[in-house]
Amino acid sequence: MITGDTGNNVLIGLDSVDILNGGDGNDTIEGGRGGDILSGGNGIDTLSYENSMSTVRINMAPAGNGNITLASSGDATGDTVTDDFENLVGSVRIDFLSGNNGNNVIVGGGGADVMDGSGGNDTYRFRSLSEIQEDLIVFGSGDKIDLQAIDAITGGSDDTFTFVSGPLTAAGQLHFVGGFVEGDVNGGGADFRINVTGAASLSASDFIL
Ligand SMILES: [Ca+2]
Ligand SMILES: [Ca+2]
Repeated sequence: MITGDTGNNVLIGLDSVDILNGGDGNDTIEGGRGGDILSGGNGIDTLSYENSMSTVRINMAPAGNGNITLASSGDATGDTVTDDFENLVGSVRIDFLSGNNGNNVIVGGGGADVMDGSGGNDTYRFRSLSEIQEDLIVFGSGDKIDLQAIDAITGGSDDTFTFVSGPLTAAGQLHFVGGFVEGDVNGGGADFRINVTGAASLSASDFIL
């Protein structure tokens, strides 16, 4: 059993059954393979399946009522996860990641992930262009799509996207049309799409650009 200290810890398990407890601080905990027992403890904690080689299905329990988060498939198979995590990181495959009524940061990673933050002000974060693979986001009021890590215009310095209401006419533009967020990083039209359900319209304020 590994227990983090009061600081911010990164705890990564082995292939066997691990018991990982973040303790205080903002911890990132990844059990790896095996049926792990994972607890975030106090702070803003991240449950990660970053290195899972296959799909994970995570459905966060409501916080603070003793429920157990549902975790199955891939490295999540057999895991027992307590309700004291806030954020999720999926694998390189297609993952099904659901938050709870708190404010969750959800990183799908690679694959066409299905992400639903549920209630609260949730953030759907893409860390690179290659992580946008027509993921499906169930968008709620107060949620944000975080594209800050992505260079809006490929090459040169790190550019910021500009949200436009009409068609994409230049590199660095982003719009929402027909249920899809589309962005152009090199001119000549859309280079990526994110399927967004639950929002009739989106504006620049719905993004972290
Ligand atoms: Ca994924
Ligand atoms: Ca939430």
